[in-house]
Amino acid sequence: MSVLRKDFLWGGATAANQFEGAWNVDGKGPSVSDMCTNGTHTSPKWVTRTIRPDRLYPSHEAIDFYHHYEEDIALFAEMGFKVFRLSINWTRIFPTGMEEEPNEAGLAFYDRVFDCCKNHGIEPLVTLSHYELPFALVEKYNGWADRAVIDCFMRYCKAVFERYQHKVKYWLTFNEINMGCMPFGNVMSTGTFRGFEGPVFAVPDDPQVRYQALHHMFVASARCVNYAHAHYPQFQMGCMIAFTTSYPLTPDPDDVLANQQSMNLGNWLCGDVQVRGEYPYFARRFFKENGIAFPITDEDREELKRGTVDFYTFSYYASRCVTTHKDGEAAGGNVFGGAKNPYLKASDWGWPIDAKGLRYALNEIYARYRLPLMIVENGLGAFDEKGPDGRIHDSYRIDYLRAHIEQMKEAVRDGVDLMGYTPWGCIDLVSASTGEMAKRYGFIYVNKFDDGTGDLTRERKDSFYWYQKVIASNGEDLG
Ligand code: BGP
Repeated sequence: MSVLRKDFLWGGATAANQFEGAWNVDGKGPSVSDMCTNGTHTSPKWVTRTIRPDRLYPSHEAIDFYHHYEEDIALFAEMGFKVFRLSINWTRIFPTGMEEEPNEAGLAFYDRVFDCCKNHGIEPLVTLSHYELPFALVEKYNGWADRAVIDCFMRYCKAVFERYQHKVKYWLTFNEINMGCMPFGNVMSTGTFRGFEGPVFAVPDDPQVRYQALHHMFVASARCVNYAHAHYPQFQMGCMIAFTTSYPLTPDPDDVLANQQSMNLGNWLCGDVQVRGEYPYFARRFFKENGIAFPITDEDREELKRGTVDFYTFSYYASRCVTTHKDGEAAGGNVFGGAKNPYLKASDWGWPIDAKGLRYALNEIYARYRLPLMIVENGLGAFDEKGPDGRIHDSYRIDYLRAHIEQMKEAVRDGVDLMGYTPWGCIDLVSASTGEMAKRYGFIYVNKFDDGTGDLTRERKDSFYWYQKVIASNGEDLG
């Protein structure tokens, strides 16, 4: 008897902008990600208003899943995937987000992809919006800051629901919607950077505008969930939160309170709106004290109340420590920041590795929401070097994943209802935070490099064979 349920959804996760390439093919328009250059751990990627010939834009070719999907899905099937998380590139369907009619060539592409999944017995799990806002909506509306974008989003949702109603059952509305709670979210998530060009971390931040945009995303998500429930009862609609476990650095009550506030604003605010259908009680004071005020109509409240999700999904990579003391050294976990935890090691990119923090997260989330949970991103971004035999021996990645799966099983023993696990970047792809290829997560190596070179050939890493055994044994054989 395995610890995990018999129908546990093992698989892997991707996002269109980070792996499809073919950015301007078959009628596709530019998304926000297509306007982002590459960067590194130390020099941030830029967002530009026009495509500059002197810059490299990693999403433009990425790993060219657009032309390799059959080979890639066959490799996922070889590992035994039950589910494959991918996103639809909004701008393949509506190139500027404002057209009245969808682009048939874009729709046809995802037909081919979903049919291919089906032929391999793989269930798609589709994110509707994963850092792929049409760039034209940024220029016209300052992204989600304008309510008009809700209608654009609904037109897109209706078109893809109608088209794929018999092919896709599991949907997520917005990837990591709580990015809107952080300044970094201005570019990738809320699209509130009209007129700006420069390093993505240097976008002028106006929390008032950002939270207003986030509110529009909440309403859009709820409206989309309501619409799906009314028209397609077979659909399962989920939210997706970037969950960061955080700990008080010391037992100083000030640190404990600061940590509670960080969990509330970072993780629970968005989850509460999407699962419980209303802003949590602590939002009022936070908004008031930070001069954030935006209209919430009666209709909004009603939509949020009705449009709650069927399951809760999240990404989990790292934990952080919170302190009010000045001497807490920074942890280096890019967007998450925080103080250094002396008990943890960190990845090559400085992200603290904390498998037990995943068990903690699963218990905290389940205690609060009592919905089925799914871990839709987790993994180790690392440099992969080929060994003398020309293969990738990524024992460090296996160690990371094994430790997290062990803790995931502990959480299930604790009583958490867990539906599935889709590690991030199951095939090497472009990093969201830095735009690098060198930050690899995959079970499958892709011959593509930061300078844009590489013949795009795919190769199985050691972790490929390891994960195959894990899936075949439903998580019992982690050897
Ligand atoms: C999440 C995103 C993904 C992904 C992942 C890893 O925030 O949903 O799109 O990229 O993080 O992050 P990175 O690519 O920066 O290593």
